Amino acid sequence: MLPAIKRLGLLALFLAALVGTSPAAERPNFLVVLADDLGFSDLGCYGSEIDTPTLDKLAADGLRFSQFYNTAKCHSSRVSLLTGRYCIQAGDVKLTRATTSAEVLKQAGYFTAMTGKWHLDKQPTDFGFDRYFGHLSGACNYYLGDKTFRLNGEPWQVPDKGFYTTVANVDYALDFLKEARTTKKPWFLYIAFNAPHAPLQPLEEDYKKYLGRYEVGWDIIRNARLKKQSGLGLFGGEVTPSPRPDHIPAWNDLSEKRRNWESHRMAAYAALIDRVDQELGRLVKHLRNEGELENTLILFVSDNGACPYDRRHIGLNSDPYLPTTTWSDSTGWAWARNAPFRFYKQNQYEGGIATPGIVHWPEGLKTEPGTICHQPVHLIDVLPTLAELAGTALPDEWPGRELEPVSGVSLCPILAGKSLAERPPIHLLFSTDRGLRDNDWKIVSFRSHPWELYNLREDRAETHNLAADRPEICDRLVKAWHDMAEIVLKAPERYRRPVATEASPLVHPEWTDFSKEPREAPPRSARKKRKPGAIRARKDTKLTVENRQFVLNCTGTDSGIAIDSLSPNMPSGPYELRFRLQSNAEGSGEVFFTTDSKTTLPHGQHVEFDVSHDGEWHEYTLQLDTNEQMHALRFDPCSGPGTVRVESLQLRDAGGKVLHQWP
Ligand SMILES: [Ca+2]
Repeated sequence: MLPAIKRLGLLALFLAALVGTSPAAERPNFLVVLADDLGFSDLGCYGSEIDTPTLDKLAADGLRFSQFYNTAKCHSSRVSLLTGRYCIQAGDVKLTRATTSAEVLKQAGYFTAMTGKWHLDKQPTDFGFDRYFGHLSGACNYYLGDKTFRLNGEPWQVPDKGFYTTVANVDYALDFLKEARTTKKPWFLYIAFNAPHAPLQPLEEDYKKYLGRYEVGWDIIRNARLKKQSGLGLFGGEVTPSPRPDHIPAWNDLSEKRRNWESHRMAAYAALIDRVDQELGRLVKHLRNEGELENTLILFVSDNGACPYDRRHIGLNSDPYLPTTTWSDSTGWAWARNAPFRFYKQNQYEGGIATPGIVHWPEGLKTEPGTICHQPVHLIDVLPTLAELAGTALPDEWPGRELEPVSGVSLCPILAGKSLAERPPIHLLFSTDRGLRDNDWKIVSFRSHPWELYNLREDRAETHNLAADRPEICDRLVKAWHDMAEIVLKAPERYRRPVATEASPLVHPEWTDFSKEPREAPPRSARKKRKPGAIRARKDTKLTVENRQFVLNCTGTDSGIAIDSLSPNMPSGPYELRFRLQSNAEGSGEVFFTTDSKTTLPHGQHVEFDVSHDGEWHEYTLQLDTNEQMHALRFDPCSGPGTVRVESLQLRDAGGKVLHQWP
């Protein structure tokens, strides 16, 4: 019997021959790059006016996908990209039912490294990465970072000056690659940029380059992108774009103040994206100089579509390149940036789940340079592809985990210029947003609104709902969605409740409110200071206190309460959150918390919990794992409408001592 390594090597040669590489070729290096909240049309090679020459060149020399799907949200896309599984299937942020690509490739003899945003449990060095630099949190200040930065497993202090996340991620990537070469191993590098996620904090030089370019407004920019996409042949045929939705006004109907604010916001987005491309340019040049570009498979994707959540309403009285300025997202520009599609981050419409997808690999790709692949693929396909190219099998067992099967399929046939064989339908789910893609057909539900049905071959932008015309297809796909949610994802029942039967407007309270003028940021001294531990209701929740109980009247959006700052004398975690709760609402419960004042809720860490909405009182105890001192806390006991009563809400330390008690 051959030693394991030798067998893997032979398998690699065999597989290399299958995808057309020279049998003598060494195993490829892998560079996986993930952008954060990048819209489908935000790159030049996908229709944008933003300068992205590096990615455009990789696409021109490589392969582009017109139907590459993510999960529409940050952490779930990271789970799927790393594990080949749907998020819930993999054990969500804890990854208890999965292995990561770093673990699989490390076992196969690869040097593994990551830089950037993690956003999952523990840290990358606990999941197979030999080296890691970046932040564990879901978002951070580009200039000041936050307290979750780590370097190779240890806390890392962000320098006071001269720091910028997008640049630092590539600086450390280059360091790790130098080290990888000393090991003589092939390498796997995963760079997860936080750009262009909010806060919109570009570098001054990048921002000034784009000032003035967006005064034409989102109607003209979106139309220009559509025209460019058509010229690129991006979809292989013409696509009827979705029209501007009712919740976004025509640019010319906006006030001058609003137009001024919005055009500056888009300049900030463009600058953030331009910088990602510049830094990738630095990395690609390095690979070329080292002679590694030819046999490095580069994959570029985004974790979700452009983000519409305009949470701050802070206007234009400060420059976005000042570290204390934290502009939020623009719903109007999110619509333009997701051209030609509908909806946004978190929604399972194409605007939420379609990402640019670029593969560059001169030595291995057998497609003509610049080819555009029109087959639907998904982030779950990345791990099976990398494993096949590395000549290693996907493990069936892993110490301490109960592995679920991988749901993705290897994309090696596509890289070899062929087609994928039949694949199971692609399941789509984030919170109450759902969908299923099965060949040409797709069903989609916006936040548990009634199912809609589209034929994507004829109507990629989802403009003609066929649910009423083709009920038999809709019913079949809905059944398939529920079956997969239960059998493949093993999703708890709360995710699988039937959708509403009555249609109502598709709206969200955190989209830009155009009925109001953009406000300027109040001076820091004038901002309302709440006492440590003070509770406030979230925007659409009515809060009263009766008989030492919180009574929360929830509407189904923004359900719950928040505590913006806890006592500065709190001990460090881990913590326990205990409470008694009675509910006739619906949906799952969530707790979010931050460990520094720079991170804003709901960023930071989150814990999800099952709620019994049966009208009875129940006791709950949640573990909040952190070694840091908690700064802010948000408690969402439901995600649907109804009344929730909470009493004896206690934050305790690990020894059971009560640190805070409410009401
Ligand atoms: Ca994201």
